[in-house]
Amino acid sequence: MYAIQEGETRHTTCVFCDGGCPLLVTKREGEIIIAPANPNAPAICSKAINWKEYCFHPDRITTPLKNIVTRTEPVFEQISWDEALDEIADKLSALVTQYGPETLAVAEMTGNTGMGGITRRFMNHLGTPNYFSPLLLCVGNTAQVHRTVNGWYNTANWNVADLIVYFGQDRSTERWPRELYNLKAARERGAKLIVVDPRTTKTAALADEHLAIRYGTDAALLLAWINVIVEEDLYDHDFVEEQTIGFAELSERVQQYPPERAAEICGIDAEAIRRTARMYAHAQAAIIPWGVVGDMQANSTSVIRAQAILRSICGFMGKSEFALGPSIGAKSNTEIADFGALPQEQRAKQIGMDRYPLMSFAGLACYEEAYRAIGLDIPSDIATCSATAHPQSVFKAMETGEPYPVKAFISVGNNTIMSYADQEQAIRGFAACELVVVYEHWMTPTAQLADYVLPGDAWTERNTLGPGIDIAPAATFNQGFSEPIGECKDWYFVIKGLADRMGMEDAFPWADNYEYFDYVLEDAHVTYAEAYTKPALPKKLAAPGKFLTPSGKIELYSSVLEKLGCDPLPSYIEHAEPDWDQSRYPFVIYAGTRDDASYNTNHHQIPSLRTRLPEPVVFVNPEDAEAYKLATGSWCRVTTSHGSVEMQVLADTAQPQGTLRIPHGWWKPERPQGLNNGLSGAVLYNDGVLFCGDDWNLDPVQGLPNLRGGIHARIEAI
Ligand SMILES: Nc1nc2c(c(=O)[nH]1)N[C@H]1C(S)=C(S)[C@@H](COP(=O)(O)OP(=O)(O)OC[C@H]3O[C@@H](n4cnc5c(=O)[nH]c(N)nc54)[C@H](O)[C@@H]3O)O[C@H]1N2
Ligand SMILES: Nc1nc2c(c(=O)[nH]1)N[C@H]1C(S)=C(S)[C@@H](COP(=O)(O)OP(=O)(O)OC[C@H]3O[C@@H](n4cnc5c(=O)[nH]c(N)nc54)[C@H](O)[C@@H]3O)O[C@H]1N2
Ligand code: SF4
Ligand SMILES: [Mo]
Repeated sequence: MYAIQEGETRHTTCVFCDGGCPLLVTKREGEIIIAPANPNAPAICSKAINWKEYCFHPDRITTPLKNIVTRTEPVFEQISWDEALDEIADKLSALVTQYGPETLAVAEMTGNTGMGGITRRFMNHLGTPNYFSPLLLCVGNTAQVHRTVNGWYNTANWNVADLIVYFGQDRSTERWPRELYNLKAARERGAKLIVVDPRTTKTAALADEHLAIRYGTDAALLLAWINVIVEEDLYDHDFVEEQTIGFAELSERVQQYPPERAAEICGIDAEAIRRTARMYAHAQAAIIPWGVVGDMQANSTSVIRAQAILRSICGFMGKSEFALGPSIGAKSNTEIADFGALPQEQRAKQIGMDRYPLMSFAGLACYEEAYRAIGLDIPSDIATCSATAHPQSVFKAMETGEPYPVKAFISVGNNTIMSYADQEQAIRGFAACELVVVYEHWMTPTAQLADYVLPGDAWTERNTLGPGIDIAPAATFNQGFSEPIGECKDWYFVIKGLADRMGMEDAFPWADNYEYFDYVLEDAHVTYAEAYTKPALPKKLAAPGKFLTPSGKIELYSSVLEKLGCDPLPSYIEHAEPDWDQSRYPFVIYAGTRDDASYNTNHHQIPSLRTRLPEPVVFVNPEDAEAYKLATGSWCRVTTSHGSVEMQVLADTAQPQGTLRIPHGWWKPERPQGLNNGLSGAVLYNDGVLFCGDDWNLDPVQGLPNLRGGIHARIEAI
């Protein structure tokens, strides 16, 4: 039913990564051709071009699998869907009876399943609050923090921008090409570019101003920019007066960050800080597009808040930057999730809420009144991270039983153990669980720790109604064009199968995803069959122009953070590594710069991609490489006080001296599986091994780990 017919054209969105390139698919003379939907911005990359190698790969999981031996040395056997769902439902029900529903935790990447809201719906009806998503490290964190300032996630309008400020983003035809085209178009129109990045990347080399900042010090730079803008009276007085609260407190706070102090912290010339602050304030329509660097720093809440504050005090909100607020029409993921079904006493059990309330149910509750005032019952779960458990604390609970036993874990389109800090702890947590279910394409390191692995369909093999997060003010449709291989199924099939078997059939009355899509579209008064041939169905903004904060204004001084016992203003805190011995760990790590030929932990098994980058590579400054006798192509070990990884050396002039660049997400699918065999190399190569989840390496407000840099390391040949 999904196979495209000769002469037909379908629209879809690639989700091999989260770049979201819109595509048109046609079949001509028996060949399926995928092409960018917009010929003027031909965004597509080799991951999508090689889709057949991915979808028809012999290693793809095509039937449900059950581990019939041990967690450490698993042996997987094929079972039927009915057997798998029956057994999972039975085991989960028994654990819920023994420990309470909160014993189930779930990690999910909705972008990878094309479906948002239904997993939360299942959890809310079951009674567990322990959900989290890797999006916490990518946009989800930003969304919660933006909300403290302007009530919603902030979006930049590239079409009007005359100045772009990038914090680390390095775009290319292989890494988020869609944004590369936005950048090119803006540059051709004459827009200026400031790049804040320790490395001289290709994007940095294009910039009008490149600030080669010291790792993890972006908050200090931003506070100094605000200092200059306030001191030199460059802010938008009318906007600040009419639309914001807390300017006096903010002005006082930034007194602590004169450019000279930031210059010392950031390793940037004070005059360059002044010059770039003026450039920003004098622009007509500046944008600071979202970038992931701010989401994964030890001062991330302050970085994200300070960026939002800058946009506001310079009057760019409503001009080149927008906080659109929730939209109505087709049901949002928040409505689908049916949060009202989860009793207050179960919400109160959310793991990590006591220490990190902003992203938990306690944070969400702070917006209830603002939402009621616009006629909505429940504040939006903007990016699937507004009411979440704290990942590191969940792993700890799985391992130790504290604060209570978490004995069941479901991982949905997410390579969970490799996607946070302290991979070892996550592994120990998984090993201690009584039930682990993984919904996947491959036998990933996470899947290797499962009791049941369930085969998921791919974006090429399914029709979806999205988006999986509530940021966008439109319902979006994507069409499959190839039949699901083997017995691969969509996520609704799995959730419905479990709900039916666990007495929750009333919450999932729709027989299949199409009946369910009709329910989602009910309020838009169309059926899925009527609507899906268009790429998107616009929704209506629930409260255009309103800021859904408790005060109804942009909160430069956050009443929500104050209420939650956190610092209401941004700051820069030096997160010193305990007991750092410079003679043992002389280097500083920068992690995460993305590889062209993979997406996070995925795609390492695709032949055309893997031949381009067969091994994990650490970038070393050429002088350091010479001093340490590390030839390009040789193997080395990089060790932090937390763990060590093996990589191939690449001497790279863009890498600042005294620093090492570590990639994210390496494992080798061809290596032996199972914990006793090192989980196909995950324990040897992944960045999550090097970064700890201890307090000093976490943002104090959100409790999210620094995974970008600042940790000290040594390097030695092996
Ligand atoms: N091919 C490919 N494309 C991808 C991905 C992939 O895995 N493969 N991943 C996608 C995803 S999920 C994301 S989130 C994006 C991420 O892509 P980007 O937004 O580009 O982010 P990063 O890759 O984290 O880092 C980019 C730059 O941040 C710099 N940096 C490191 N530490 C700091 C710091 O403390 N401050 C500042 N200002 N800069 C710093 C690094 O030197 C690097 O040049 O890429 C997406 N695109
Ligand atoms: N240590 C560390 N952790 C990080 C980061 C980092 O730099 N370092 N980066 C963070 C960032 S920016 C992001 S965006 C997240 C990304 O987090 P994820 O989205 O979880 O990233 P992936 O590593 O691609 O893992 C996704 C898994 O889902 C599977 N999958 C893909 N598509 C489908 C599908 O259609 N159906 C099913 N059933 N499965 C599918 C893939 O096979 C893959 O194993 O990770 C975050 N975590
Ligand atoms: S950048 Fe490549 S993998 Fe990512 S969405 Fe676009 S085509 Fe797909
Ligand atoms: Mo990301």
